Amino acid sequence: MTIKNYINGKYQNPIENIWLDNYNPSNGEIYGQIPNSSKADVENAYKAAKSAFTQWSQTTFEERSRILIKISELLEANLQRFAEAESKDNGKPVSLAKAVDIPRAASNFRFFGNAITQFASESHESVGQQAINYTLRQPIGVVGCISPWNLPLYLFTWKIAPAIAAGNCVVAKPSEVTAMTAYLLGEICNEAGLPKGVLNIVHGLGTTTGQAIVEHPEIKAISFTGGTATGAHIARVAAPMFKKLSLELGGKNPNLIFADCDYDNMLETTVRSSFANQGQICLCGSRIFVETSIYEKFKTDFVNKVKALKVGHPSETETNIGALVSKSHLEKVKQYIDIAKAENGKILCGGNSVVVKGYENGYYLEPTVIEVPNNECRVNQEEIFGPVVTIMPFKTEKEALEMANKVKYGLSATLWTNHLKRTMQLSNQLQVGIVWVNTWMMRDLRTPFGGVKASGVGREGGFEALRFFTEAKNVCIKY
Ligand code: TXE
Repeated sequence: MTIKNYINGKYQNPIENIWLDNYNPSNGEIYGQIPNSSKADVENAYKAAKSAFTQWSQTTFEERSRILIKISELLEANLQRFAEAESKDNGKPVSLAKAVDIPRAASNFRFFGNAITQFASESHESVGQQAINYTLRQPIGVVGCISPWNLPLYLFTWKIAPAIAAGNCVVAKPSEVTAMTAYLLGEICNEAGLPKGVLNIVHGLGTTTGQAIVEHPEIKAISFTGGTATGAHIARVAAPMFKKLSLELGGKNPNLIFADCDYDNMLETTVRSSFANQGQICLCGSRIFVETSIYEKFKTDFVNKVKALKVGHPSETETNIGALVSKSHLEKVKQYIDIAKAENGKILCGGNSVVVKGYENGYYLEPTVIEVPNNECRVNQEEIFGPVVTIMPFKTEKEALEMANKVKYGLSATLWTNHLKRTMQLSNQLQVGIVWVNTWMMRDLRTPFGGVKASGVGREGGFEALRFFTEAKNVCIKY
């Protein structure tokens, strides 16, 4: 399988003809090649985007909306094909890609196709001065979108859809580890009638292709989701050019479980929030803090449920946990299990690689629960991004809050309690961008999405995304 760049509505080989191997995590085999695109490819993508911009930015919002919704319908019509491709590339269960990833990618286009028709700007009458001010919301021009491997099409389209809905043209790069569904998206865009050059997809390494996008002086905004270290690097490169930046980075999200919660619902959801997508979601609740009075019960019940999860080949329907995305990522996650042991963490279950019959070279790991001696240990402070969670008890609400906030990240937190005052107080005081109370990862696409501290800057979602992808211009008319 040869993946190609999608530039100006056509599939193209990279100019320098340099290719990277693409691995199938479920069996460790190479199954395709992707371009490692150079500056010259990014320049071609930029030129195509630039020349499409004049017309696309003047296209009526009804027409833009119609095309976005058509892309959404075509993705839905191709659900099985896209889900299988996503699973093969990423290692996630096909059932998950079918139920979550691809439907969400389709929703992204439908949502922003509708949202753009409702995106209004403000006007202010300057009473007594015989003047009226109004705000134009103008597309930026050519924008860059760079996405990671954990939710490949889901996050790629979460950026592209609002960017093009708002009238921009895009140079986009999916992760080099999971390029397949982004590649297939080109076909769908052509079929939906998206004018050529509005979306251009270049494939390659972050350090070559991604870097060329961020360094391009005429690509005026960058929307990035990925690791915190990469986000900091992108911010440094982009700052001297005053680019607009939206950075959605890592998380080390606390789960605060109080004795007064709805226990069964909490238990079920906590298993999901710990291990969904092999724990490779920036929103996974990776630090679990439990009130002392129910700690021992929770520990026993949680570990029993985790032991029952089935690690297996992503195509098998009974599989709960598929393969991790890459060999190097598997090694990184395993190193954290060693670090935990060295820091007196107790492995309550899991901790080992799994050999799946028939797929012996796949990147499988047991879901792992570690009881940690304190909140300061590295496994409680650093993002592991795999099927590994830590648990420890807390005595008071104050202590729980302090431990939740004592971390460099600030993406999300989950609260399990039926106590109203506590819910209100903690929701106010948690240093995060998203708080879930008695649920996890319930997403309404109208809501602001993003983190504080080392989890990033800016917000995606709803009108926040349309604001990011437009420049506000105030016009003041004296009459
Ligand atoms: O991400 P990178 P990696 C976390 C997670 C993971 C760690 C590293 O902890 O273990 O980050 O993962 C592109 N200029 N998250 O190394 O490198 C890259 O090609 C421009 C959390 O895989 O950040 C890819 O397209 N682009 C996270 C994208 O950045 C560059 C999801 C993300 O890759 C670049 C993924 C550069 N210099 C990992 N270098 C989340 N927030 O959900 C890399 N890229």
